[in-house]
Amino acid sequence: MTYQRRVANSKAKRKVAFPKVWPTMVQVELLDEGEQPQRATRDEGGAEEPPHHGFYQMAHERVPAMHLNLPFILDDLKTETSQKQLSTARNIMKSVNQQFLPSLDKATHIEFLLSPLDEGLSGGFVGLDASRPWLLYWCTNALSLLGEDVGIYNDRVISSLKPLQHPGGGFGGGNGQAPHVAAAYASILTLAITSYHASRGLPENERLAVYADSFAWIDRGKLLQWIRKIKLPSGGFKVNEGGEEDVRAGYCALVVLALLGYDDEDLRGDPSLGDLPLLGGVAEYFKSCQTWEGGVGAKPHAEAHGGYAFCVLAALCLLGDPEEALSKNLDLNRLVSWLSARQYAPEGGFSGRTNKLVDGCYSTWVGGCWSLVEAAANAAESRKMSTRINVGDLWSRKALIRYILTCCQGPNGGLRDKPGMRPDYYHSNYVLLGLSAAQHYYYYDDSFAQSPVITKSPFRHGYRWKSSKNVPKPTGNDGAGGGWLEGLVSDEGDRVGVQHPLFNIPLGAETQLQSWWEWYNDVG
Ligand code: FPP
Ligand code: K
Ligand code: ZN
Repeated sequence: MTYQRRVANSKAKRKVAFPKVWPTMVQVELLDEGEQPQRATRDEGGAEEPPHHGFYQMAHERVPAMHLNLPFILDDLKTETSQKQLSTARNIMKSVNQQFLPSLDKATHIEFLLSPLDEGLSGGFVGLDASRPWLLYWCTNALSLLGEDVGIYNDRVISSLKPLQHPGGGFGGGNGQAPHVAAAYASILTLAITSYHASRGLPENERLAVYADSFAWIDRGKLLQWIRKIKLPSGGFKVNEGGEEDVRAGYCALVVLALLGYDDEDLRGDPSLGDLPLLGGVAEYFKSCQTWEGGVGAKPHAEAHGGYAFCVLAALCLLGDPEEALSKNLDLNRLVSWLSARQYAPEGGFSGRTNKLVDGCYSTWVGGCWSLVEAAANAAESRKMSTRINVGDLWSRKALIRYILTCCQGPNGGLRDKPGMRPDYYHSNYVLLGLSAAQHYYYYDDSFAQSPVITKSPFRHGYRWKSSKNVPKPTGNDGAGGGWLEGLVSDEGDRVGVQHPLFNIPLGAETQLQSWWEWYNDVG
């Protein structure tokens, strides 16, 4: 039987409509050697001219051809998304200048982020009434990343968050609203950030006084009881009573528990009251969210997505050291394969899921996964080779930095998803956090003794992260040094602050907070 006949027969039998023309590999036009890609103009619907304020750094390294041309192979299946993908890639390609990399326009981004704090929000923000703690977190954290001292907002943050505490325990997103775990998460992060800034450089008694104002009013007993109510027998968590279950809820709950200084005993609970161990089944639940693609979904059997991948990886790294936590619970090879597929060329940025577009916020949700995965890989290789091994990057820091500086800076301040999109506070925070992940080396260090309060915490592994301005190149199998990655930050003015890779708050704020609980527990 000929091929055509076989196809025709099976088509008739199965009533499957085969396409008349089989999808082909499409070869696209490439720029000639040395030819400059054209800069998009406003009416092409995207990149502005110039990308922002026209401050350019010195010449940067030659942009690899992969980032100046469309991919060699394109899928010619036309869908709304595939067409958007192509126009996004074209548009971003045109924004890239081969000679110059825009600098980070800190001053206008700071202005953008200070405005809601200093001048308030317009009526248009009423729809975000249930996201008050989020707005505070995004703006204070992004400002902190840009080097601003947000300690001056500590008192106002406290008075804005106090009315969100629910009489029955937990935090609502707006005054008088029912408790929600993401509201508690964003509230605690904000307090951790502003109290850290407010207490910097103060003598110990004044530092403790700042933390007392920020944290002593939180009813930790009731909050713990409330978190018990959203815990599911499966090991998962719901975002609130009667609300949806997803790994974001589990991650937020664990971060709140970790930062508020509960110990093993608190989480075990009182069996005579019917308490079940709060962390029972939690790692197994996260494990069950890895999908056939290798990524991680919102809950078991859901589509793999970067937002949820970060939640699961960070939460697992709160429960154990990265090597054990990640390799015991996840198929790391498939995870790495899926994570690598999130970074696109020519764009340089990350997408959140297969066949979707790059977006600046995935600089954190996907970019933030890499430090955790690399820490796991480094530990595994070091054990195997009996010497300290650095496996190096499994992603392109430079391509992400180029995407962020070229495409994610709004012309009037603030950071955004992609060219043509408006900047907002959420993207400002997560684009800058992702920039921090690309500019710094974040690593796990188990070589130092921890304070008594941290030692008693079920989340002690989360307090072992450090950062370095120098990003090491991979070592050889004998551990011989490979030097440093050059040219990540060509102008120190572009450098953003260091952040804790699990909590997403300034690195150091987490241990300061624990030293307050140490003191508080001793006194109380
Ligand atoms: C898809 O939106 C996005 C989601 C389904 C949610 C993603 C989850 C996060 C960002 C994590 C949140 C984490 C915490 C801690 C609250 P889309 O379809 O508009 O975007 P896409 O096309 O890029 O997938
Ligand atoms: K998106
Ligand atoms: Zn986004």
